[in-house]
Amino acid sequence: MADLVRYELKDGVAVVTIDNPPVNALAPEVWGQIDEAVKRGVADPSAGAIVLIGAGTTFIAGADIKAFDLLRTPADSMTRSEGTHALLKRMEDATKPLVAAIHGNALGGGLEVAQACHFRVATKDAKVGQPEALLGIIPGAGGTQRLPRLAGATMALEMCTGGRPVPAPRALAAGIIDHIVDGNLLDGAIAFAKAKAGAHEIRKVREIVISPDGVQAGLAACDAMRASLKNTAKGMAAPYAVVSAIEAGLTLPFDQGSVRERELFADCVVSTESKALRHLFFAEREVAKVPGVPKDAKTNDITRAAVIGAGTMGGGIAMTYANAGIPVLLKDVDRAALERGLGTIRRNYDVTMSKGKMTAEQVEKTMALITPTTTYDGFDQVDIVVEAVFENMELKKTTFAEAARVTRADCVLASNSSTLDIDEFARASGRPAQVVGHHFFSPANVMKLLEIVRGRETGKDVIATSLKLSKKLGKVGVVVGNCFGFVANRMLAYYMREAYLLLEEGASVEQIDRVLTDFGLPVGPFGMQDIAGIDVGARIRQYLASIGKSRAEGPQSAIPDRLFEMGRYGQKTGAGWYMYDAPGSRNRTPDLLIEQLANEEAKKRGIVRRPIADEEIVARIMTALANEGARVLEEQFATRPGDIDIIYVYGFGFPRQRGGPMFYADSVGLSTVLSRVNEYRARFGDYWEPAPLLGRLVAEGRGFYGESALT
Ligand code: 3H9
Repeated sequence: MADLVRYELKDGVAVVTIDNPPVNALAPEVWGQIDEAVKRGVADPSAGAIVLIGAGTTFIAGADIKAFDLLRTPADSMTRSEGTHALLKRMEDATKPLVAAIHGNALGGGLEVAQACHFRVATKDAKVGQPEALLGIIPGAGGTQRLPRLAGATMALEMCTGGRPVPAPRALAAGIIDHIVDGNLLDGAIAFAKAKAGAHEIRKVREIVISPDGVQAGLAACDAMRASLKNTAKGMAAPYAVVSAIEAGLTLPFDQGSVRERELFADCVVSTESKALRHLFFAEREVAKVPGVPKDAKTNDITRAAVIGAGTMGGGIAMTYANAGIPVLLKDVDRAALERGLGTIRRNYDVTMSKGKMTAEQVEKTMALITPTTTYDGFDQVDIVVEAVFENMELKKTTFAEAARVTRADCVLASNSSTLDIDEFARASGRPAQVVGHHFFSPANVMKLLEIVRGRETGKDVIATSLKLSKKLGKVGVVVGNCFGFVANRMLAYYMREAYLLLEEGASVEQIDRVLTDFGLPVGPFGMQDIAGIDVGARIRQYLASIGKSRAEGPQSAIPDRLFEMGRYGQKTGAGWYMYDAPGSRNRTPDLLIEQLANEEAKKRGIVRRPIADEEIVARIMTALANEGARVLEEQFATRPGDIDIIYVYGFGFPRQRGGPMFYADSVGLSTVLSRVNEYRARFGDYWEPAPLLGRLVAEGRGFYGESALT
C-alpha cells in the first residue's frame, strides 16, 4: 500500500504528514496510517512531541465522501465509526503533546482529527468547518461532542448545522484553535509543540467540563436552533440530527454522547437525503469535464464586458459582471430604456443593502462599474458581448451581425436566448466559432446556473473560457447542446404542460403551487411564471406557431395565452395567475377568474373537472420531467444525468435533498416512472410516450445512475 502518511523527525519532534492528494481526504487506509504514525511518535525516544500536518495545499478536507457508499446499513456504519472513535481517543491519549498544524482547510473529519489533538495551530488564511450537514450527515468522528466543549454549544450548532467554514482568526477567538502561525507553518508548529512539551502540557478536549450554566445555555440554544431550522432547513433531516447529537453531548458523559452521535450518523448516512447531497457534490464537480474540451484548453481572460439590452435579464447580467468586479457596458436603444434598466438595478442593490449584505459604499463602487450607453463606443475594448434583447430571431440576428462588426476578432459573442437556435446567430455574426449561448436564469444576478450552449461551430476555447468565466461570476456553468429550449427550458415545457393540464382537469393554481413548494421548490409553476412574465412564454409560443412547432408534445392549454391577451403578464402588471396588490408587488391573492377560465377550457376539451390528489400532482409533473430528461440524454443534449440535476438545482431551486429530477426519478424507481408513463398514456393519450432510454434502463434493471446511486 502506498505511503499516505509519512513519519520523520525534525528538531526533536515527530512530524506526521498526511499526503493523499488532492485534498488529503481520510480514506480508510489514511485513518489507519495516522494511528500507526502517532503510536510511533509516542514510542520514539527521540521525539518530545508530535506534529500532524497535511502535504500540498490543505490540511484534511474530511472523510473520503466516496467511501460512504460502502456503508449500506446503519449497522455497517456503527461498526466503522466505533473504530474511528476509538482511534481518535487513542490519539488523544498520546503521552506527548500532539499538535495539529492547519493550512488550507480542516473540514469535517479533518477538523475532528484536529480536535482529538491536544492543540491546534493554523495559518492566518486557514479555514475550519464541519460541513457534514451539507452532505446530509452529521459529524461522525466526535465533532458534535468535542466542538461544543471547545467552542461552546452556540458556535458548534452554527458550524455543524450551517456547514460554513470559519476563518482562522474567528476560530482562534472561539477557542477552536490555540495559535496563529506567522511565517512557516511547520516551523511554527514545531516551536509550539516543543514549548508545550517543555511545560508538560497536554489538553484532552473530551475532558473539558462544560459548566452547569453553559449546559443550560446550550440546551436553550438547541431549542432555538430547532425552531430556526423550520425556515432554513425545510425538508432536511441532517441539521436536526446535528442538534440532537449536540444536545446529547451536553447532557451525557462523553462516551455515551459519542454513542448517540454514532447512532444518528448511522441513520443519516444511509438516507436518501445524504445520497442525494453526496451525488450533487460530485455532479457539481463533474460538469466542468466536457467531452472534447481538454482540461488544458486555451482560455481567454474576461476583463471587460458589454451587455446589449437593459431589460430585466440584461440588467441582471450586467449586475452579475459588476458584482464580480468586471467593468461592463450596458447598451440599449435609447436613454429612456437605459434609465428604466438602471432604475431596476439601483432598486435591486437597495434591497441587498437593506438586508445588510452590501454597504452604501460597495453599492456605489459596483454601480460605477456599469456604464450605460446607446452606442457601440468602447465595444472594441471588450472581451465578451452578451446579447439580451427580446426573444426575436430577426432582432437577435441583426444584433449579432452588429456585435461582430464592432468587436475584436477574439471577442466572445454570447447570447442569453432561452430558446432560439444559436447556430442561426452564429451564421449571422460571420464568426461562428466565437458564438456561444450564455443562458442565465431569472433573476440573473441571483440564480447560480449558467447554461453554456454549444453551437455547431463553437470553439473549444470559447467553451473553456465560458466555464472559467462562470466560476469568476459565481455561477455553475453547465455545457448543453443546441436544441429548442436547450436543456432547462426544453424540460420545463413538459413540467408546465402538466401544470396547465392539471389545472384544467380540476386542481387549482394555489393547490399546484402549494404541492410543489411542499415538495421543496422555492416557488410553484404559476408563481414562477408570474415572476418571469407570462408575456415571455406567449411570445415564444407565437414564434413557434409561426414556424409550425410547439414547445411540448401534447395538448396545449389556451389559458396562458388568454391571460396574455388580457394584458395579465404577472407580477409586473399586477395580475397574472394571481392578483397582486400593485404592479411589481409580490403580495398575491387567488383570482376567481382563473377558475372560470379553467372551467371554460375544460368544457371545450370535454373534460369533467375532478378533485385531484396532491400525490397525483407530484407524480405527473415529476414523471414528465424525468421522461423528457431521458430524451435529452439519449439525444446527447446533456452529457450526463448529473448535468441535468445540477441545471435543475441551480436554475430552478429543485430541492437539493432530492438530488435533482433524474436522481429523484431513480429514488422513486425507474420501473415506477415507466409504469406511470404507460398509465398516463392509457388515460390521456399517446403524447405520453415513454422515452426509449427509460424503457431500456428498466429492461436492464438499472437507473439513470446505474445500479449504485441508491443501493
Ligand atoms: C466527513 O468528514 C464526515 C466525518 O464526520 C467523518 C465521519 C466518520 N472526499 O472541490 P474541489 C475531491 S464528510 C473525496 O474541486 P477546491 C473532489 O471531488 C466530508 N473527494 O477543490 C475533486 O475531485 P476531482 C466533509 C473529495 O479546491 C477534488 O477533490 N468534508 C473530498 O475547489 C478537488 O476538490 C467536506 O464536505 C472528500 N472529502 O475545494 C469537504 N473533498 O478533481 C468537501 C474533495 O476528481 N470538499 N474531493 O473532481 C470541499 O469542500 C472542497 O473540495 C474543498 C476544496 C474546499 C476542500
